[in-house]
Amino acid sequence: ALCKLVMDNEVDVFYRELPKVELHAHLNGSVSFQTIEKLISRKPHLNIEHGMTAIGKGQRRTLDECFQVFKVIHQLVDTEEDILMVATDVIKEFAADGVKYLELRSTPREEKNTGLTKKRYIETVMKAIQQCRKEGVDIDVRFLVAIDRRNGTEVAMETVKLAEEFMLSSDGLVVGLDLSGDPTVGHGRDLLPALQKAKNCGLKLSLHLSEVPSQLEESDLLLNLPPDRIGHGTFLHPEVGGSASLVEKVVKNNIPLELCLTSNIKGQTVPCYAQHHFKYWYQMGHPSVICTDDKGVFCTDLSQEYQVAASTFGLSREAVWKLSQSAIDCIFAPDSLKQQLKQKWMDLQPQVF
Ligand code: 6MZ
Repeated sequence: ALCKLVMDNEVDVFYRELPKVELHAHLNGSVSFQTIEKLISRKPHLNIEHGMTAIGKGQRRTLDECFQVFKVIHQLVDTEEDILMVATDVIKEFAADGVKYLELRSTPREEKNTGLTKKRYIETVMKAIQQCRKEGVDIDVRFLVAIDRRNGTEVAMETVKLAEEFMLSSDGLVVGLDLSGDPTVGHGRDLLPALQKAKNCGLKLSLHLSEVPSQLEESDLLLNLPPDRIGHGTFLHPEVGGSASLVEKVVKNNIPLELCLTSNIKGQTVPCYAQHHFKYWYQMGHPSVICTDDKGVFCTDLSQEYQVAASTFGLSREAVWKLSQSAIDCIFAPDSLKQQLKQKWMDLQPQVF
């Protein structure tokens, strides 16, 4: 009974219309079915089918298999035109789902075959953000440059340099750095100098921490930075093998958690919705932000994630509203934008729930 499966495809209009903040979205994991179809038709010779790029309803994979899926998507997204299309589509889809503020993250890639460089990669995402803004799409977008932990110390340091350049030249669009990638590969210890440098130059840090068990030592080390937000943090608390001292560091520094329910269920790091660590942190009153992670790969969207959280944990509509509103305090963009978003939420708030 503890693991009753909750997953309706029907999303109530309340959740669709709820203004939302999305803080944990990997660009290439967020590519929709429709966009994948367009990419496949651009590259028929790759023989990629849509089933290879998404994990459908009721399906589960190991986390390792999830990372295979990203490799397939990367094959489909390897030119400037692809990135422009993917980023534009993803931004518009989030906007259509009622997301008013989005922090996208992506790992800049160099593709020798197509001449794509890491710099051009980021510039192209910036272009997509600016185009959407020009078209009047109702969403504010910021960008986090991602470090794939697989690539080690040197690449991490280069990525930080690139992120710093863009932070200074992108009109405030690049606000921070993300550490992500297969959690079973590499060690945070080797990336510490790069992360410290990023922090020193004013980039905000969102780090994937304890997405799998047995990362206690790494999490402890990285929490000393401390990061500005935590991705997942699935195994931080003592009930799942974490520790009181890890929790204490998170609480003492008031570090918000980005929580992605369906991602964790489909990647099998959490056995079922009812046992998701959202419960632990939310009950404690700790800043917890509902996010999608990879809406394309995991076949979800932010409205659905809010609805699943509400139905699993018995949240009232008022509580759900407060939850989405309190995410504004966790964004990396400056206070002036926070105030604008808070005003937007006040204007949209229903008289009665
Ligand atoms: C860790 C993840 C992830 O950067 O090419 N990524 N890293 N845990 C996860 N949980 C499922 N989901 C996605 O988007 C794809 C990349 O995002 C990271 C991985 O590094 C993946 O290759 P970009 O836009």
